[in-house]
Parts: sequence; C-alpha cells; structure tokens
Amino acid sequence: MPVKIFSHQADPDGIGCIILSKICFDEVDYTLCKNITDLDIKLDSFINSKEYLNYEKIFITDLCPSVNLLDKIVSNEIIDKVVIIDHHVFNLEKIQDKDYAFINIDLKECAMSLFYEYLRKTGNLILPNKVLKEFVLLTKLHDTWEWKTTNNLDAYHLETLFHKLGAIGYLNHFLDKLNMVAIHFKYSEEEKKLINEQLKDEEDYLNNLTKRLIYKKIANIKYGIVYGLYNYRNILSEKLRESNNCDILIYIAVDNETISFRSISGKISALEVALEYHGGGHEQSASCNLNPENEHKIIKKYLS
Ligand SMILES: [Mn+2]
Repeated sequence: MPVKIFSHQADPDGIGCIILSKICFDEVDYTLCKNITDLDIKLDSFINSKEYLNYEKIFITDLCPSVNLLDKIVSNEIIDKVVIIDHHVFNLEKIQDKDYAFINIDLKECAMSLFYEYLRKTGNLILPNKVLKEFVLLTKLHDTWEWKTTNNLDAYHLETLFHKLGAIGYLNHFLDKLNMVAIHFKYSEEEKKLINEQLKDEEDYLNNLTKRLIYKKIANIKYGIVYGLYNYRNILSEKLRESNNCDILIYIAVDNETISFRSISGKISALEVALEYHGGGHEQSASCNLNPENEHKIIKKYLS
C-alpha cells in the first residue's frame, strides 16, 4: 500500500521531506501545501472522500493542521495512520505529548531532520548513506538559519537552487542527485552555474525591492512594507538585517497569497505581529494568509 505525504511547498525543508519519503517508500503520493489554511482544506477533502483508505501511512510534514482540523483527525479512523512531523514553535503546543506527533522542542531541528530521525527509528530508512545525511544536515542548517553563524554557503545555496528550479524541479533534481553514487554531497559544475545565474537575478530583483520599500513608524517601532515575489522574502530580510534600518519587515507576496513577517532588529517579535492577522510561525519569522481582510488591515495601518 502506498504512503501519502502532505508537506510545505515553500522551501527546501518541506520538499526535503518528500524527497526522504520517496527514498524510503516504494509508492508515494504527495500533496504540496502553501500554508496551514491550504493544508486544512486539502486534508478535509482527503478525509471526507475517504481517500485515506488507499494509504498505509499519512505523513504531514513541516506544517501542522489547525486545531479544528486536528479535532477532526483525532475523532476519525484516519488517526491510526497519521504522523505529524513539525518544528514550528507555534504549532508544538497543539500536538505536544500526542502519539501521532513526532516533534522536538529543540529548535535546532527542521522537519526534514526530524523526519530522518523518525524514519531511522521506525526502520524505514535502512541503509542511509553519507551523502543523504549531509544533505539533511545542510537542509537543517538552512532552515534553522544556523548557516548564518558559520556562513555555510552550501546550505544557503539549497535555497538558491530551490528558487532556480521551483519546488517540483528541486524535488526531482535532488532525488536524481541522491541516487547517484558519491562520497560526499558536493555541487556539480552544472549546479554551480545555476546557482550563479540565480544569484545574479536575485541581486537585480533585490535592488528593485529595496527601492520600493515603504517605511512607517508606529509607537516607536519601524516597519518596512513591500509587495514582492514570495521567493525573495528571506533574501530581502537578510539584506535589511545587514543595514538594520527597520524593526519588522512586512512582505506581501501575491504569488503565494501570504504575508510574511520578519524580525529585523530583534526589537519586536515577528510572531507577535503575525498573530494580529491570525498567522503563525517563529519569533524571527512568521506569516499569515493574504486574504482581503488582512490586506485591508495592513494597508490601513501601514500604507495610508
Ligand atoms: Mn521547516
């Protein structure tokens, strides 16, 4: 019987989980989810249509359903098949101590590194090779921002390749790469070329974004607000951190229907701001849905 995985589509961590599942199980069906709301909708119809009966196991990785959906899962027979693997601080309280959750309060973990540990423990990852282990480690360094402290560019360039190839392209690319015999995880000449092309494009776009950024000071907190492509939210926040010229970045990404919040100066928590818009995430980085209500609230508060 195949396994099913619902994962976060937005970054190397969420896609990394799908890569792991494809390495460990013969038959995998995956569903990409933008955010918790999207996951809820997709899980709801998955339960209602009884599609889950076709699967042996159902993994939910790098995202956690809302409390309402969790209630629905727990009171349905699907619960016997569900495993939730998540590391977002906001979600952990909801699923702490639950049998169906495989989590770790240690924020140095990402979903892929947790899933890797889970697959090892349950005997599903039988012969892990060194290259896979290194790939998981790089994903973890990237996802937890730890790469920053050691300036690990190999980890950072996973994101660069993710942007260049897109989620599905990244998935297929690394599945192929991991299938090849190698001693260490190393970027090929072709990958280096793709990385350099992407870095150049990103630099141009970033200059453009910086020019369009609007600043607004409210109660001694300086907000930077901009509309931009979803993929560039973290690169812009990194750039703003270097110059430290605002406290919070509010990044409106129409292409992903999300608003991202990033704590730039550390003066105020991004999660705190996101909660005003029914969002979630971490202290440093959080997000909410881009729905008309949230967009109007933001325009009224910061852009008028
Ligand atoms: Mn993650």
